[in-house]
Amino acid sequence: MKNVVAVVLGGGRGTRLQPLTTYRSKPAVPLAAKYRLIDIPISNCLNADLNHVFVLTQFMTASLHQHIRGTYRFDAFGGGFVEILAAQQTMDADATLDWYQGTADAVRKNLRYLLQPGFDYVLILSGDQLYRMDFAKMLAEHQASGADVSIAGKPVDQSEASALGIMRLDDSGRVIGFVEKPQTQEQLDQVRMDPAWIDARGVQSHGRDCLASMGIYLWNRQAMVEALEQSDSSDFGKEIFPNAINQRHVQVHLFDGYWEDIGTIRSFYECNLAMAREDSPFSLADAARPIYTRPRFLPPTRCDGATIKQSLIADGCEIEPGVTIENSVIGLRCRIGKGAVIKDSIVMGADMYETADQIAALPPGTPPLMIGAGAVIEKAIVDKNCRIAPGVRVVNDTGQDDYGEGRNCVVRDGILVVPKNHTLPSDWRL
Ligand code: ADQ
Ligand code: ADP
Repeated sequence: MKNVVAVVLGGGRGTRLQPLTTYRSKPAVPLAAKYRLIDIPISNCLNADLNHVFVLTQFMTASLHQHIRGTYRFDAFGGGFVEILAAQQTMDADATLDWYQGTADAVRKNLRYLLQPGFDYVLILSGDQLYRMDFAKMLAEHQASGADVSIAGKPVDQSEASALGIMRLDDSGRVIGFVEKPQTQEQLDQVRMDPAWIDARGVQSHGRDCLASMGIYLWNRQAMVEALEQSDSSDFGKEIFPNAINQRHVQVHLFDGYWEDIGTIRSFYECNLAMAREDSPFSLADAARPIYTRPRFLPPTRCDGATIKQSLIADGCEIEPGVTIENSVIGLRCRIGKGAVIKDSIVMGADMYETADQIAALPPGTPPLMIGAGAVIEKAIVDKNCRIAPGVRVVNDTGQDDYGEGRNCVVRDGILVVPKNHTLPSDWRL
């Protein structure tokens, strides 16, 4: 993998993960209690001995910078690196004009880094997906096929097809049709496959007749440079691939494992909670292919008489007597007061511990940095460093799916989200 460079697309202007991305860039969003989104694609790279990685993101946040710098260090002999290429250093509204306009635009604007000597292949990855894939296998298949570019593809139902790029293949696995997010039956009919064809290639279709692009592309570098220079298209899925199939050899790399896009509040929420289940489709405990993250020197979590079911609990938490935690993900340094109830929720924890002196010096009415005693949190995401006063009900009782800002929280897809650094005082109501 020495001559492969990976590019992780770390998010567009998109608001799909707001408000988790208001104060941090998407790759830095915490995942599964102790990781960040960026750890997934980088771990897949490192597990395949691919250690040249660029992360393209719209703006640099302190948390992303610290995380990458503190986690992915390489010795001088291997030549490895994980480097962030940010379109902008700040979230300043005036600066957004210079943001990457789309996935192809983001790569085009950073071509000079990819043109360094020694790289023959460019592997383009999405920054918001949960999966384990062996990129060494993908490279071997790519080389054997003689393709200009290989796209990872997995079978999906027609019902999922409208959110994905759908490919039609010939018998050799060459892509001969590509429709980005087909919205009509007619468009879908142009690219549908025979499930028997998929089964015959060792991937169980279970009747699924669409082959979706997973947004994972392995390019011969020269072919990619030509494709980007010959057009001013901003997106791979919308423009570059539909055009490329007529001019270049585009091949599929079939994939059969667990893969989820976690780019929306709903999918992010569901994937996190799924990882807490015993029958989780994605194992965090695979010794052969670990998910790496920042090593921290935190004390073990201390629990005293809590009832905890089907949950992930990170290091450094303090869980007081009578607490109930069910089907939830509890992040680093989380303090949970007596009798609090947390169900079907993600509580991301805190970046620091508050000392007794700091708590004593808080302005009157400001609760400490914790989930207060007797608070109830249900079907919610509580971002980092939030102060939830004792007894507050963080529950979407309104039944509304989307609810505006202004109450120190928002509701997205029916899920109540308390943004980072927010306080819910004792008289808070949704
Ligand atoms: P989408 O995920 O909808 O579809 P896109 O919005 O282009 O496509 O995002 C791809 C990845 O790039 C995401 O990780 C996103 O965060 C990131 N990204 C988007 N715009 C960016 C920008 N301007 N700068 C940096 N990063 C950016 C794509 C393909 C489909 C395929 C699905 C699979 O287009 O064909 O089926 O991925 O999820
Ligand atoms: P995480 O990876 O979840 O953010 P870290 O161990 O990386 O956890 O720490 C988070 C960040 O918070 C660190 O960069 C640390 O410097 C910062 N931090 C630590 N203590 C404080 C504090 N008292 N106030 C603000 N930030 C702090």
